[in-house]
Amino acid sequence: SGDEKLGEKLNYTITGIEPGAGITATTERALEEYDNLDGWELETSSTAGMMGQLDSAIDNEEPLVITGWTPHYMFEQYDLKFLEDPEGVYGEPEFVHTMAREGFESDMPEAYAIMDNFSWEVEDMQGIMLAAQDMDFDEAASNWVEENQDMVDSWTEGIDEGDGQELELGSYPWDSERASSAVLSQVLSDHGFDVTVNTVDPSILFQALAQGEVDVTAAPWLPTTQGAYLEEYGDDIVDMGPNMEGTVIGVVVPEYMDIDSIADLKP
Ligand code: PBE
Repeated sequence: SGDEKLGEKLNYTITGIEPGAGITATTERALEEYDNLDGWELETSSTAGMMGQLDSAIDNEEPLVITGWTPHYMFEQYDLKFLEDPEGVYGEPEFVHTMAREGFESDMPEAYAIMDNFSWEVEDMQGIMLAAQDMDFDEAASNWVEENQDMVDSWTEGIDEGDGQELELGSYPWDSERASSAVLSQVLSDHGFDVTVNTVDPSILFQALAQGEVDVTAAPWLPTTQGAYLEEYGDDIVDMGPNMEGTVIGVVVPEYMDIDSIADLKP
């Protein structure tokens, strides 16, 4: 299926985001795995830059191929679809994991216990991401905490309050992790910890966890998106398991485009 001139119209370009994102590395791998993507390239920029291009493509009903993921408000704002991925490069729906530095559990058992209890749903994260279109993440998170006090209580119930111990929470520069970090930062602060959110690229975050410079994080998407870093640093990091399930990364296009699969992008 598809339009023979599509590649030409798109300048054989997939429009991507920041070079340090896992979805960027995964898309570079897709460019290698799919023979039909010979001659295509991934243009990296920023999430905001990509979203700007998506907005004008949709305004003009022009074709555009982007790297996309969910949860993200792009799927609320526009009619989009993930392209099928017959080679399975982008993997199955993923999990977001909580991870700590070695020694965090024995140094700060109460904070560790709260982080270990932390678990929520895609809808929770997405609600905060949407609300944060009109307010800052701290305000959106604090409203969410107020409305979901039972869930928050289930994370902190029976755990002793901290007495002002400092805690470095590692995060990513994407809205999904701005949402989770804003919630965790508030919950941990309310429970007596002095939280600093450290927002860095995935490669830096894994390195900082392995070196003990960051205490804990709820950011990594696994097994695909940040899988390479877990392989590299996993021996020096405590993987506390999933805090959320159902995230997806892939190649995304507007609904009106007449293609369904990455294999439909012709050289
Ligand atoms: N993301 C959002 C990140 C992780 C969270 C999908 C843009 C990535 O590393 O690709």
